[in-house]
Amino acid sequence: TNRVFSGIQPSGDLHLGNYLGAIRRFVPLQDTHDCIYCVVDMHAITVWQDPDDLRRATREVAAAYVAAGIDPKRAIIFNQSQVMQHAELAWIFNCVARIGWMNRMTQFKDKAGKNSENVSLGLLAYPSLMAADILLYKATHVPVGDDQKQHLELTRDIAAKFNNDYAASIAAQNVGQDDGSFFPITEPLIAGPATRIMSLRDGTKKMSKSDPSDQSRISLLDNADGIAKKIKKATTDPEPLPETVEGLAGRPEADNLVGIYAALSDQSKTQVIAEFGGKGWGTFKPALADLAVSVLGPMGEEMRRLVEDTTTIDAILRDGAERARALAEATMVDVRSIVGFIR
Ligand code: AQP
Repeated sequence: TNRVFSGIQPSGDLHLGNYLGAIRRFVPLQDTHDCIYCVVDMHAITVWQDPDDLRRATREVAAAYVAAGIDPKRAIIFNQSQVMQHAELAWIFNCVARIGWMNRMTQFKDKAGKNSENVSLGLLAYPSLMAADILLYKATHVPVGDDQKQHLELTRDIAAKFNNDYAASIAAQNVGQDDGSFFPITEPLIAGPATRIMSLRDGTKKMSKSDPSDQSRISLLDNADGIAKKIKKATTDPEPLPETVEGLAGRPEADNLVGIYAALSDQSKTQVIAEFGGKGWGTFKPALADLAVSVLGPMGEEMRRLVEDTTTIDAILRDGAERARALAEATMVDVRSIVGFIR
């Protein structure tokens, strides 16, 4: 079976990077895979979250999933903390993974900065919980942005070490696959023109929820006017667009805007350059603004409506959690006996 798992943290304003790198790509996978899309609230609290903000942001991510076209009847949409098996498996993985593996994670180093003695222990263990999210459902494919690549490699390392450390017990309990493994080695799905959307102010920095400048990102809740203004004010070099896609090399801002256009219109960057090569920003930026407004405008409107309808959103999360829990518990029954826990 082919199963997809991915998650988004309810840690602030969802932005175009989250949409193009993740949410937009979740939608077509519903046709080919069993899909589980999580709102990872337990990951979010690895840094401080005001409880009311966390509740609002959790509903906002769920609303974005639905507004983007994920069908909560077909896919499973839920928030992580409703399924306690995530925490249970994460603990076991904390005992499989090595501290050195966690210390090498660039996201930890970036987020901890010079202050690494004084951040939460959860921030260091973050990838171990992420491995639990994925492997609890024995997911085979994980669609994410490029920034998550290193964490997915760690998920593979944890699965392999668990399979290896417990090989004898997996065989004794007769719960392995044909090759003797228990957990699958997950494939990341990182592809297309928008695996890493950059800040609109600085083409060398990732577009991010935590950037203090609101002008650096397009929020999925921005209205049409706001979206168009941010694109028109985006930092660029003064040169016109290159005649070939190779000409985007060394021009991070141009490369970023062309990539955004390509992803929003389901084209390659080559196709976008075929249309706009040699044209100036005065032509390209308004075209990009129109395109972005036509895609994000209706979605933002639907998100705003859904976020207010907490009864509907909470029912979707509760129903999804129930379905997720049944799958998760089936895995944990085996894991507990593999590890040697008596029930
Ligand atoms: N700039 C981006 N370009 C492409 N994909 C991106 N993603 C995030 N930023 C970009 C993808 O969105 C999914 C959800 O991310 P997350 O919420 O789990 O965490 P994150 O990567 O830490 O998101 P942010 O916005 O960058 O938040 P902060 O500022 O808190 O670090 C993932 O699939 C991610 O790859």
